[in-house]
Amino acid sequence: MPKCAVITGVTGQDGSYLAEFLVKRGYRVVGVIRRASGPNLSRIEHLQDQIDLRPADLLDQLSIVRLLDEVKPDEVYNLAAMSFVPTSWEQPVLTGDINSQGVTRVLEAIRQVNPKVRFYQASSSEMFGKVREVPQTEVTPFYPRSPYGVSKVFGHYMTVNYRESFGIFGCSGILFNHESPRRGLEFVTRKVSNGVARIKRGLSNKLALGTLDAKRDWGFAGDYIRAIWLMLQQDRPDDYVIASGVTHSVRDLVEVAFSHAGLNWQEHVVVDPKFHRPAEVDLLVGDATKAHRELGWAPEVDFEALVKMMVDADLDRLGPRQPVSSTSTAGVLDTRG
Ligand code: NDP
Ligand code: GDR
Repeated sequence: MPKCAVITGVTGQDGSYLAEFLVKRGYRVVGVIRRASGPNLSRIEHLQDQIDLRPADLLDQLSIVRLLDEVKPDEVYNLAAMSFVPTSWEQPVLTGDINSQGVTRVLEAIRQVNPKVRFYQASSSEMFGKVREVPQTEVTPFYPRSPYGVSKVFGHYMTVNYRESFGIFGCSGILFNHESPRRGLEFVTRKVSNGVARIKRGLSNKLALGTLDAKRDWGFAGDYIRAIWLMLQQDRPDDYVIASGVTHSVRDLVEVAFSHAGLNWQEHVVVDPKFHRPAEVDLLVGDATKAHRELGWAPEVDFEALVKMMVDADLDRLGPRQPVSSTSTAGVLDTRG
């Protein structure tokens, strides 16, 4: 019998990579989709005949119980979340309902339907926020700086608590930022790669960003989902930091991305205070020693290769250069976020 995995958040960046990975390993993959008024499956279109898509919503307890009852999975990967940090200040209640109580709902469904199901929770380096030590490890205290970060701390500790209270095989992966050509357009890496491609193709001339000083530990999503899977294959459940161990500023990101396309970033990037956050996370850098040692995990794609991969993908997507007239006033690219 092939193993069966349920993935919440299958339409998102990580869900699509994880679904591909599990299909290749012979899993029966059930992806959870919530109702949308239009098509929302662009990241998993190529997998549609290889995975089973079922409706459920992290806001609806009964839908999760029904799903687990019908599907009888061996593993549940809870990747669904309201994942964009700035939106969490605009919609803090919804953020908490999905990212915090949503985790409780899935854990309760597992407890009720089959407590032997293995559970993965998508925790985040945003939990470290105003960092208490550098680099951050599994034992670094949390100090979240946004409703998103706070909501993820709740989900993290519920996972730990259901493991300790009910013996559920629950693992929490504390993943640092990971990106790919499938990243949402509002996140800074993709906003930059897409902005570079638009400028290179003559569709725009400026890119408006927030702070260039914030530093992140960026990796490739395709590498990080391997670590997620490895966590659920161990003899005992535990929590792991997954990170590259190298940090770069947004300015570094911009420099690599623009120069890869033969552009000078200083001619195109403008700082717009509207993208500044009410409270910023200034520096993240993770120490994944435990994952290296216990999971045998290591990333394969470094920062420069990642940024170049994303710029190339956006250049390919936009196709050949558009003709620009000498009087063109192609506007500032001002995507949400
Ligand atoms: P995305 O934003 O790309 O995907 C989020 C997914 O969650 C989408 O499939 C979305 O569905 C789904 N979703 C949102 N709300 C609900 C709901 N109420 N019920 C069911 N599904 C819902 O995120 P990523 O793939 O980047 O991240 C995956 C997870 O990992 C998230 O939990 C994120 O917080 C966490 N994380 C991500 C990191 C990163 O760098 N990418 C780092 C650390 C943690 P829909 O398509 O319908 O909107
Ligand atoms: P983050 O990712 O908040 O770290 O959360 P994001 O790419 O949004 O921001 C990274 C850093 O870049 C700065 N920045 C900008 N960010 C955006 N989005 N747009 C801009 O114009 C811009 N200019 C500068 C930000 O201020 C920040 O410092 C991501 C999400 O995937 C979370 O779900 C996940 O948990 C964490 O990574 C780890």
